[in-house]
Amino acid sequence: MKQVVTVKRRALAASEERAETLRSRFAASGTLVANLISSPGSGKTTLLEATVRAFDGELRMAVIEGDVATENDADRIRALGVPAHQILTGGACHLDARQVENGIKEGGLPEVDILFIENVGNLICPTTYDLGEDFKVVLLSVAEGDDKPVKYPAIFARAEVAVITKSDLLPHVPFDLGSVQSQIASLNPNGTVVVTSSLAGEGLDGWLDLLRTRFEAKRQSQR
Ligand SMILES: Nc1nc2c(ncn2[C@@H]2O[C@H](COP(=O)(O)OP(=O)(O)O)[C@@H](O)[C@H]2O)c(=O)[nH]1
Ligand SMILES: [Mg+2]
Repeated sequence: MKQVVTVKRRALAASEERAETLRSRFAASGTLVANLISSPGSGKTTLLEATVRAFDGELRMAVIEGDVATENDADRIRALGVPAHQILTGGACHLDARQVENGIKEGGLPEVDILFIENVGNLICPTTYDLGEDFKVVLLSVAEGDDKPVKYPAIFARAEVAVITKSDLLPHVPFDLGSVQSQIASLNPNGTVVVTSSLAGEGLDGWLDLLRTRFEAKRQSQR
């Protein structure tokens, strides 16, 4: 038992070291890195599609996609002319720093202004894994129910940004937006919440402005 714990600790320490190496590399290139986490189907890829369309010609972007199977999400991003690399975990429920490091190399991803990492879909495993990102983004669609922040407190406490997605469905589903906002505020008093619909194009400006501001801050800190 003691040996298992020691091996796990060592593996975690190695992973944290890799994440720090990645973070130094992203700091040197002035690349803003966002790690997107949510349940499957909350709208991560659709939000990324809307984001890369909006920033086309303004910012250089690349995407790392994490899934158990299929290249579908990377294909969706590449179809918009943005470099993307698909990591297939074959069953693992999160990405780790080594996979991101290798993925950048194997995918031949260029140096960019913003690197988006779409993590494997679930609200649990990706929470504790540092991928060298600047911040984690948790997404929650209004169709998932308004009790999720309190049911999955760790990710809502850690993610600096929460995106409530599919706001176009609000008239059709029971979802108390005020309650969700206050759950998130109590778990993460310094966090930011944006409400969006990628399909209807609502609330995207708040999300895009947040990314612009974070990117500018990163570039300033590089100087
Ligand atoms: N009504 C609505 N559906 C959306 C929205 N964004 C995504 N979807 C749909 O939700 C499903 C899952 O989206 P996807 O981006 O693949 O989710 P992911 O698994 O988190 O990457 C797809 O059928 C999307 O068309 C939205 O803003 N409103
Ligand atoms: Mg996806």
